[in-house]
Formats: sequence, structure tokens, C-alpha cells
Amino acid sequence: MGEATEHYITSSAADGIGTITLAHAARRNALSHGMMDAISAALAGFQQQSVRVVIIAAEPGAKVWSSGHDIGELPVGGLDPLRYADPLEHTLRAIRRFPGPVIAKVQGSVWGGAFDLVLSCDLVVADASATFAITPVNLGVPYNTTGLLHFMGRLRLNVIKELFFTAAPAEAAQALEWGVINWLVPAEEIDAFTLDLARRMAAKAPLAMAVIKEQLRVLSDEVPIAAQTFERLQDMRRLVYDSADYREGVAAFREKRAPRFTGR
Ligand code: YXS
Repeated sequence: MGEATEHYITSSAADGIGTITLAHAARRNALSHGMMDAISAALAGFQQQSVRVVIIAAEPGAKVWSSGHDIGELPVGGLDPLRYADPLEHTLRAIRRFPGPVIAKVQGSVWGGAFDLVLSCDLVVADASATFAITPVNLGVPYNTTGLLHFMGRLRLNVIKELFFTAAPAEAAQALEWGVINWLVPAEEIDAFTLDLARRMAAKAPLAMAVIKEQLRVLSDEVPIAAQTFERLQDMRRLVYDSADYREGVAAFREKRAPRFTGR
């Protein structure tokens, strides 16, 4: 199927509530450029339709909510894999700037950049099948500073370090305790629960909602950092995404084998 006809999401809107359903099961809803462009376009369309609340979900019964960044699209050869202009980063910004609450309804496993996407949503509702793993150390990816700030805006530092340094999936109950999830509900109730939550927020004053969300985004995302400090961190990241280990991590996934990291 050509890029243009690739089926990534379904989206719908009713009663001021928009729903985006990740629908690329063959690639486990990998956050490919096509998927990201489709989500960003759906959010822009919702804004035109004065949608007040958005729900992002996977298809019913999905074992994988999203397998994260499309590893096949991760650039190797000295290009930043998480640069500002990356479609995934663009979509995270679109979620964080949407002028109303965006709820992540999570059933199934969440991996890598999809965890960042879930934390870029304003609220998270999940059932017991949900797990959350952030995986740059599995591939040798130097996560980006903005992305780390997304985690710091939600989770305690020791929890963030355990998640990043082990890359281990956090089960739903642990994710609730750590603050990843707002509500952990039974699978048979999650649709009705999430819709009720969305309806309650959609009935509130939208202008006040939008300005409060934007103030909270500015207060959590726009942290000043000295220019030379940022440049030093970027230099450190460049050494990592230009390393043999990063190339090995991406190649190992493609070749379906365990990576052999040498620290070079
Ligand atoms: O073999 P085919 O061609 O059928 O393709 C397989 C997988 O290669 C493909 N696929 C992906 N392709 C690109 N990027 C991905 N993230 C990705 N995930 C899966 O989809 C086809 C079916 O996958 P398969 O057979 O493995 O399915 P499964 O049900 O046995 O296992 C589901 C998963 C999610 C456990 C497994 O696919 C998996 O471990 N995927 C990778 C999860 C991951 O490490 N994601 C992090 C991506 S990197 C990222 O997000 C950031 C850059 S960072 O690293 O910084 O977090």
C-alpha cells in the first residue's frame, strides 16, 4: 500500500468529544511519520470543529497500545533521532498545545516514544492490561532534553531513573502508584468511564480550560537553561547518536537479535 493509502488511525467527533484510534496493528501502532502526521492532522481538524476534549486510544482488544517510535525510521549516521522537527516531536507539541484536555485511554503495552506521547496527554485512564516502558537504553538512543522534561513534569526523579535505566515495562498497578496513570479501571468499564470523564470536562467553560492548560504547559515545559549548558548537553547527545552502539542497537532490532553494546 502506498504511503498515502496507509491506514494509521481512525478519528471521529461527536458532542464536542474527538476520538483518535490508533489502527496500524500490523506495525503494532509504531509511531511512524505517517502515523504522526495523521494524528497531528486529526488534532488540527478537531480544533477547527471546536472539539473540546480528545480521547486517544488503540483498537479494542489491542495487546500493544503503541510500540513507540518506528525504529525503521530512526536516522543513523550522525543525525539526531529525536530532533525538534521529528514528526513525533511535532505531534507531542500538538497534543500539549491542543486547547482542551487530551485523555490517553490505554489498554495494552506502551513502548518508548509512545510513553512520552501518553505523558504528553493531560490525563491517563488505563486498565490492568496496560504496561509502560521507556526504552532508549535498549537501542543506544540519547533521549532528548525536552522529552526528559515531559517525564519530570509527571514523575519523581528516582522513578524516572528506574524507568529509563532498566527499560522495564511498569505494570498498571505500579504505574498508578508512580503517577503515570490518573485512573486504573476494569477493562469492561474503561470505555464508559473515559467517555463520562470526557463529557464532564467538555461541559465546562472551554476558554478557561484552554488558558489554564496553556499556563500549565508553559510552567512545566518552558524551563530556562543556559545556552552553553544546552550546547554541552547537545554535544554529549551527538557523541551518543553518532556512536557504534546506537548503530548496533538499531541494526539489532532490524536483524531481530540481541544488541552487543561495547561503549563506543
Ligand atoms: O517482522 P515484521 O516486518 O512483521 O514487523 C514486526 C516488527 O518489526 C514491527 N514493529 C516495529 N517496527 C518499527 N518500529 C517499532 N517500534 C516496531 N514495533 C514492532 O511490527 C511487526 C510486528 O511486531 P512483533 O512481531 O514484534 O509483534 P509482537 O506482538 O511479537 O511484539 C510486540 C512488541 C511491541 C513487544 C515488539 O514489537 C517490540 O518489542 N517492539 C519494539 C518496542 C520498542 O522497543 N519500542 C521503542 C522504539 S524506539 C523509541 O520509541 C524511542 C526512540 S526510545 O528508544 O528513545 O524510547
